[in-house]
Amino acid sequence: MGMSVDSFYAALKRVAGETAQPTGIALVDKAQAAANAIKVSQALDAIAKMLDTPGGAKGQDTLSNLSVLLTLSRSEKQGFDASKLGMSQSEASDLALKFATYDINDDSRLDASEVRSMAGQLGIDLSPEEANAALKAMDRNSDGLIEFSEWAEWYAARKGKVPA
Ligand SMILES: [Ca+2]
Ligand SMILES: [Ca+2]
Repeated sequence: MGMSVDSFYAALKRVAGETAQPTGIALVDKAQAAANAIKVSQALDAIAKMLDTPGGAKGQDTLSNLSVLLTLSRSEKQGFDASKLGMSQSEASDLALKFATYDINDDSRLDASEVRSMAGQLGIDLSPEEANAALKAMDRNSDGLIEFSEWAEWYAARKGKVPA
């Protein structure tokens, strides 16, 4: 899909180059924006699908269990409540394990580079700008970082369990 979007864009660019009209350039800008939007939405779909799949990306070793406990207890102190999102405790733990897996620098937040690397591991290569756009979709308080509770809320909203 990424390939076909890119080649579609390349084809449009050639056409616009031949006409050299302002409308042609506007068409390319539009196509570029559409390509970005498609990739961002593909990445969000891939992330949601990964969250739908039970079992962590990492093994259930002691260290990752510890990350899960830390992530959950930090979030609960900030008011996170799995039951309010229609999630069981084990679903929340699975989500926390995945969060910890992609939180590369262990600061309990996902930044745009971590979102980019997560999407990449799920087979969607995003530009830094696209990763930022994907992050914005999940960053509910707009501080540029995804906290675990925001990730869980985004996921629950996608599943229709809480209002978006
Ligand atoms: Ca992080
Ligand atoms: Ca945030």
